[in-house]
Amino acid sequence: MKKIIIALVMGISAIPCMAATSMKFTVNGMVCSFCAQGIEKSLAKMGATKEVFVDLKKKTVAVEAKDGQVLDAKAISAEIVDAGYDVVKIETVMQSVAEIKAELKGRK
Ligand SMILES: [Cu+2]
Repeated sequence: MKKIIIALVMGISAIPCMAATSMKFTVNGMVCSFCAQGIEKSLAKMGATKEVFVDLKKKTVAVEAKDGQVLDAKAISAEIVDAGYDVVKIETVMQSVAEIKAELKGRK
């Protein structure tokens, strides 16, 4: 008799998800919530953008990339500069915008 072996493939939850990639821009010149909203809107329109977050106090603009997509630091900087602000620092981080938000909140 043939033996039928049924291999159960367990739900493998240990497969690492692709880490979120974001860019953090340090921006001078943002003074009120209208500045923040304007930047959020213009960066949200860009193709590779999944999420945008602006922290006025920390002078930080964080942009998260859609899965598998690459953010264009130059294009994002150009949007911010065109809107009248200064980009003084650009960092790429392996964090989601939610994680960056949490980090900025914790750091006072
Ligand atoms: Cu403003």
